[in-house]
Amino acid sequence: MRILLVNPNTSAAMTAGIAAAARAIAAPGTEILAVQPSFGPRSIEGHFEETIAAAGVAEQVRLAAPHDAVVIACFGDPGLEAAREVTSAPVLGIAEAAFHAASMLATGFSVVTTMTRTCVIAERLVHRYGFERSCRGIHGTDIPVLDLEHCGPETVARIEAAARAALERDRSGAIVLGCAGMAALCSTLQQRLGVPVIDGVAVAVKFAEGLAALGLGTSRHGDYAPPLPKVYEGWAAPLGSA
Ligand code: 2AL
Repeated sequence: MRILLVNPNTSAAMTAGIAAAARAIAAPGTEILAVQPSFGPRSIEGHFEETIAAAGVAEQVRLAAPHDAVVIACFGDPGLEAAREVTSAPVLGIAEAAFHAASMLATGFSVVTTMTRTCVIAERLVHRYGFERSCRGIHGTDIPVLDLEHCGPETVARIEAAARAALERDRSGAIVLGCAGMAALCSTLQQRLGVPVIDGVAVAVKFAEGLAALGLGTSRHGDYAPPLPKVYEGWAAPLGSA
């Protein structure tokens, strides 16, 4: 089985880190093909960057090599629905996957993320996916995404402290890590906190393997049907079909 793992930002170091986390959890027969857009921001920490990154995800899935499942590895799930129109494979966003997993492990969960300004993006996803009842709080740490590439003990301690405070304040039973760049910290934090800590990259890979193994893919019916044949102009020309 081949999983196309799309890092929506253009940090090659982060793509490599996410790929390593995915390979560590993937089944022996699963190949992880890690890609990133050919354009766009190095990290995604706001609406503008997310919009550009969504086009980058659409590009990568539209032009992808054959695959059995797709994982979009950024907590804003940029381009998730666009990707579902251009592949018949299952497509999982790490936020959507993490919310589902967390809601099966605790009655309430808290999200601990990077920059406070990204909290509203996660909040909107909670509403879009219908997790208002189980998501009890979303907390920024003001750690820039790219700082997670060289994550020292101080950064881990800040995330741990934010998670402890969130568990207390929100009366939550689980923590969702709100950035793909936190994947490598998941087991350390789970050990220290003593509650389920959910990394969306890992759960999305396992859900993707499960759905693909069941022969389940994205619906081709209705709004997830392939885009209509159309000429695209400018830099997007290779993404169209006449
Ligand atoms: C992210 C993420 O997962 N990748 C990225 O560039 N930004 N999410 C976040 N909340 O900061």
